[in-house]
Amino acid sequence: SKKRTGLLVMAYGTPRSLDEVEGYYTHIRRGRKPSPEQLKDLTERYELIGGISPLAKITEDQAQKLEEEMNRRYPDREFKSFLGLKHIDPYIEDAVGQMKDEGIEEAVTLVLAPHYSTFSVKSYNGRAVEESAKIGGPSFTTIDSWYDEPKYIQFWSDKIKQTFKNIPADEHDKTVVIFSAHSLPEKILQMGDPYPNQLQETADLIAKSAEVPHYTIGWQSAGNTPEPWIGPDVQDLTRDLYNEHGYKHFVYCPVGFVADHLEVLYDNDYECKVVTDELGVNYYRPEMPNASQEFIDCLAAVVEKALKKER
Ligand code: FEC
Repeated sequence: SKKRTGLLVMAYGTPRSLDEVEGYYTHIRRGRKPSPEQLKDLTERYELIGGISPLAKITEDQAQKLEEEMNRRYPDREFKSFLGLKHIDPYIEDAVGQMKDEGIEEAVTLVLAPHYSTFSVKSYNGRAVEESAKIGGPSFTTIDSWYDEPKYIQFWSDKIKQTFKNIPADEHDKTVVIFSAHSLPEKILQMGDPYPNQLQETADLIAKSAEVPHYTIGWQSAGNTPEPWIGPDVQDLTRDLYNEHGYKHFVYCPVGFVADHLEVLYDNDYECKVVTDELGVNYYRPEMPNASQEFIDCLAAVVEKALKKER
């Protein structure tokens, strides 16, 4: 019989209806309920992007298509994907339990976020490994990051080249690309977290491949807490770049994310656009990877590399 391999595909998760927003937000806040104002604010942001985030469906499609692609690539194996979410059911722990119930003994973990941080990938993988140890579940080959995967770089490079085709050639020198990821509390810097360097590296590789004349990195979607978060924030950065260089075209590439969701559809497409409109400059945001075949090929390449390290 074919060798069975589990794929534990992990992602942030999103409420599937407005009724689920409070429970989801409470989980993100580690069990502390949001105030009525905070809940109203978040609900309004979901309403502004069309009522609910497309993330749930996209994440499911990504996991399903990755499973299909892996089965195509390894005819002698049987891959099965299990979706484990960080902040809503099916939680990471639920997925690990399901893997055990289905007799999966070996599995690869893949987080649908390219950059490693103690706050993101470490916590996803940690929860998976811990649950498995607790219940005698599968043994995991964990993937820490894939921010420099050539197919990921290629994906964004292609998108940027397409975007530049919509900008007059004599204005390419008046164009800036902003590569961004979710901000995190500044204390991660003291902890020596590789997250900011990994974002810089992703940006450098994509900019080189797409021959981008001007680019920089920025941070977005910082939490609403008193502690300092890594900056510059993409909105402030937009104003500074305009004031210092007079750019006319701003291309936003939120490469720390891989799908259309609130942080892109609201924080980029609404909030950054408010700033570019105010400055009278042009806003561009290339399509996200979502469940495109190019991106599924990227994820499959990442998993293949992990399988080669298996034993
Ligand atoms: O529903 C959707 O479409 C959006 C899903 C969503 C993604 C996402 C990605 C990341 N986050 C990361 C870190 C933090 C930290 C806090 C935080 C707060 C929120 C809130 C919402 C939310 N995040 Fe998120 N994030 C998404 C959604 N995130 C909603 C709560 C309201 C708000 O602050 O706007 C602060 C928690 C705290 O209060 O202490 C920290 C990181 C990522 C990218 C990596 C990944 O995808 O895992 C890092 C998608």
